Amino acid sequence: MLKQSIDQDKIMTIERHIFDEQQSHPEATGVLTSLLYDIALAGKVIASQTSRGGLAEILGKTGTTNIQGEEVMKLDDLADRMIYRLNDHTGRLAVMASEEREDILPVSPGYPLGKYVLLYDPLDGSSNIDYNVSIGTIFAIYNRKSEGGPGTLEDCLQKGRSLVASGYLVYGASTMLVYTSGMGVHGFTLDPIVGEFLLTHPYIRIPEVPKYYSVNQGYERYWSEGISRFTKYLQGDEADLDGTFRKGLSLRYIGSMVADFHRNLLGGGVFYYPADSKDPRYTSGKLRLAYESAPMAFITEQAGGTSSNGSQNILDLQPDSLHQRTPLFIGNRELVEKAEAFIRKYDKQEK
Ligand code: AHM
Ligand code: MG
Repeated sequence: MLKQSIDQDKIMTIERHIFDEQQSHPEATGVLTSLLYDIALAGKVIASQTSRGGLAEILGKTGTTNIQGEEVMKLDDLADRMIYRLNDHTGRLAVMASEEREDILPVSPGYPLGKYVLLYDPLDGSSNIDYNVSIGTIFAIYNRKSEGGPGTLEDCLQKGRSLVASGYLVYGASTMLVYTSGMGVHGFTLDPIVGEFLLTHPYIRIPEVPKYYSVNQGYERYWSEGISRFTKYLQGDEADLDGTFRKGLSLRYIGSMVADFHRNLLGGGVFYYPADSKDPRYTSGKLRLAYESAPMAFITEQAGGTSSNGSQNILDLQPDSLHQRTPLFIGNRELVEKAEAFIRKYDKQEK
């Protein structure tokens, strides 16, 4: 039998970790600590629903009824409502926005307003839900910009550079929460027995030597010349712009950005979802700037990597609308910069 021993003095719960980080900000009021803890709680509930999968009838489609005649909720709908419900009354938020909803989400009537803004993608990788493949939740926290009253659309449309904190939960073989508040990137694993996130990955740094490239290669026919050549370069089949070849990387692509990102953060590599220049659906890429790209970009930068839309740092992009899409290249700095160089050289005339 596996003998498990836990050194009590070394256990770091997520609550304690966030609280300790807060101590280095003498002006901090504790609101951010509580907000991050609210998100961790939502993550636990979503994780428990996710792990029950088909057992709980939650893989059904919205609009169908269960045996009690109650409406069955799709898992992404359930995750969306759960995050809203756990945050709509706390007095910590001025406004929220969800990838699942068209407009901004005001806090519930009758509850106090707070100083933060929360944007979230409740269940990223939702095309994988029915197949028991890893999925995740992404969140982004900003300070409100407006001076009082209910938060506004403008509060939600901020550059990634203004992020106060961001993170994600990945519901995989185990559930993990990874976050940054600008003091490094820290990962916690949910202990399913205790029901608490415990620090397992302090100060995550992207390994200097990359292992993986991650892209949906099935769409290659839609790519520009720059993206095609960059991909061949990653495979070791195309010369760098200085004529040298690199050792080919392994391809890994799950189709859940959170899971793909998480693997590359720990293993080293580059994830990209480029503009599909010949597919009219995704001429600006598929991923959302505010809900997916910017929060992951903040984590990446804090872990020593970088991100780009092909020419500009993701964190410097000003969103014009809530659901704006952007091409995304994210991971090891050397590889993201190489993508930009290939695009500059081969796609210039297409811009
Ligand atoms: P979603 O938010 O509707 O789940 O879409 C985003 C997901 C990402 O997790 C993933 O990187 C991408 O879509 C996969 O798209 P594709 O199937 O086109 O490769
Ligand atoms: Mg998504």
